Amino acid sequence: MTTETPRLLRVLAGETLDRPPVWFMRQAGRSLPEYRELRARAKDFIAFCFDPEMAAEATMQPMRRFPMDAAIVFADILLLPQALGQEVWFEAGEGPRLGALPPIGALQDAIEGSTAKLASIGETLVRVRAELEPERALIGFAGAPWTVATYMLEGRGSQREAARTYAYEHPEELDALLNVLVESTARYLVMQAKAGAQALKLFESWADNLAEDVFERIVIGPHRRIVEKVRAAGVNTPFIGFPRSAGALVERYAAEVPVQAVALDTQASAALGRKIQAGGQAIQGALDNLLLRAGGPALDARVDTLLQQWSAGPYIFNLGHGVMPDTPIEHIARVVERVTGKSVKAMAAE
Ligand code: 1CP
Repeated sequence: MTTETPRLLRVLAGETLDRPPVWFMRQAGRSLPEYRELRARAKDFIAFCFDPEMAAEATMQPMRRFPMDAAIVFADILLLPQALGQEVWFEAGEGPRLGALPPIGALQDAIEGSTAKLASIGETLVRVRAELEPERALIGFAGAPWTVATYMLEGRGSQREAARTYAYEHPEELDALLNVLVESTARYLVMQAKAGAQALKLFESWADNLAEDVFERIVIGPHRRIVEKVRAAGVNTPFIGFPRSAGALVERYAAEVPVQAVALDTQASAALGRKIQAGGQAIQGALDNLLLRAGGPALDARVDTLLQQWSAGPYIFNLGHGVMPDTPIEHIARVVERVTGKSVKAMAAE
């Protein structure tokens, strides 16, 4: 590959670079004043996500402010249940709420039309790709089936106890729901790749507290099937899998899911990351988002440690979870400068 190829894509192809590419989960969002201003102009959060002009603007905001190596399309994992016919809305200051779970037959019937209902996300990707410099990559994403199912089953963000109980008490019903999500997610990601997404990330944000056999059935299996379906559609876009808080099961995930990179959470050990790299996959992560917010000498020291422990293999610098809304912008700038060697002030002056 030439040096014009975005750093993120070189790492996803297995290269080790002189410095890792950097981007942050939730780099767009409430930590930026320009985001809060844009958000205030939207009717509600869902309408914001479905408006390509506004969503493209939100995607680009952090790219103008910081020398990030990748943009992630501004959308949400809960747009898919909405496209499958389950009502979704956001309570101000509280978070997502979902209406009653439609019957499985209705969800199965809705798969066919779901991608068309998400067409505006494709439009956002087209707009961003046209605006973004060629050396910066554009990431598309979806929630992974289990994580999305927890919201569909519980109707809101939760500790997932009801969803996990459902997995034991109604295994066939859960598998049917996961199958609907596997199929609709694969189609959604194919659409995103065709619209300009150069990497695809699966967010399994709630992979914690699962027994090994359950993890195999509801995380590893669905992730594998999504990647296989996307490949069967002729799409070779690299995948980043994020089995957050899966602890000791992350190694098994890496070995069994054919993703090009495994995103690691805050608790990932240096040895785990190196083992995954040695196995031929890239890794991403894993700065504590609370340390990013706290700042100070401990932040600098941890950034240096992460760079030192993982830069000898394919590595994407990122957080272990998304940027907290009240994170000082100077802390984000400082970390990105430390990783890239580029000055954020000079960028603002361009
Ligand atoms: O008021 C607002 O502005 C809403 C806050 C917000 C934002 C900025 C939500 C509601 N979603 C988003 C955007 C978003 N969501 C992105 C955009 C791109 C970027 O990262 O910059 C992405 C990738 C997501 C994905 C997402 N949504 C996840 C997976 C990643 C993660 O953080 O674990 C999850 C779990 C959601 C659900 C969701 N959407 C919004 C909230 C507050 C939540 C979490 C609710 C909960 O805690 O259960």
